[in-house]
Amino acid sequence: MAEEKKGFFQRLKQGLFKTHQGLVSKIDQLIAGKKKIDDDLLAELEEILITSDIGVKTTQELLHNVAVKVRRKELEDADLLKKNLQEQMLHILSQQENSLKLSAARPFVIMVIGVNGTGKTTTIGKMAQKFKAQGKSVLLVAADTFRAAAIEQLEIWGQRAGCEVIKQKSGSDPSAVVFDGLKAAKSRGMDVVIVDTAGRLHTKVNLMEELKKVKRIVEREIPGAPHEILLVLDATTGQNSISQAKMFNQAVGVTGIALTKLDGTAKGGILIAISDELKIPLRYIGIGEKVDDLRDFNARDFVEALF
Ligand SMILES: Nc1nc2c(ncn2[C@@H]2O[C@H](COP(=O)(O)OP(=O)(O)O)[C@@H](O)[C@H]2O)c(=O)[nH]1
Ligand SMILES: [Mg+2]
Repeated sequence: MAEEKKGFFQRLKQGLFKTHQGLVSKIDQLIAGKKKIDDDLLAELEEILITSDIGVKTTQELLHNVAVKVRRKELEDADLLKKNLQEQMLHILSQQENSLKLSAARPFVIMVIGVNGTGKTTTIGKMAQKFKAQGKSVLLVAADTFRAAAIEQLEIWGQRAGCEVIKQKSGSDPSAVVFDGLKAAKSRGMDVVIVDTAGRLHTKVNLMEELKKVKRIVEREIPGAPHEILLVLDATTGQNSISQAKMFNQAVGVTGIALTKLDGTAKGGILIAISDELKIPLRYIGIGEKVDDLRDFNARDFVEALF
């Protein structure tokens, strides 16, 4: 277990290396040999933070807090600046560190939403394997009926995890598939149901209407459900993921976020902006395509791996 944790931390560190270079290495260069924190230094710092996808709003907050400390003479050495930023980032991320816990509800219904290609189906496959490993019975519902390939992809994950996939032929009504899936889950007494959904063009009103309809069916068939509406965001899209989140949240209400593809992107700072701006629980981070590459989000590990 300790070995496994260490392995994941190393991979997280590797995955965040580009973000580390774009953010922490640049801060190191900025403060190297400097003693005083002055306006010039803060202006350069601002640029570094914004270009690492931390976002304008969060950058302003971080710098404001630095400026207040400088004025109060609580932060005088440029050396201490990095430490202060690290602490502030940890604070922001800790606020939303909140892993997904299954309640006593049975079935516990998870609706997974997000733009095409963000990693919904992959994340569902990984989650299914995790729940199975905890001894839960899991049913997957292929409500992304837009492409045949999407259904097949979910079936492959279902086979891997050893759980059944409820599907219909491609092009059928997603709500009808969800209805079937929930009926099967109830009659078989399943512990967890995970619903995959379509994600093409989040700007299209009809996608949001379709998701609302799916949610209504879930609410109607199982009181109290969906217990989780998990939004999958792709770290490589940077600031764009914030607007995606706002749109999905407005349409159906998001209760948790999974941020995928943190491996190999320089845009990892987006997680700080997501945490600060959206105030939605951070459930999982993805750092690769294997099952073990999806982990419960841990703020301290993330910040340590980043710095
Ligand atoms: N590197 C990396 N690739 C990922 C991660 N999560 C998903 N992917 C890949 O992203 C691509 C799209 O994933 P998919 O699950 O099909 O997205 P969907 O359209 O939202 O269902 C696939 O090639 C996945 O293997 C991750 O954390 N890291
Ligand atoms: Mg998919």
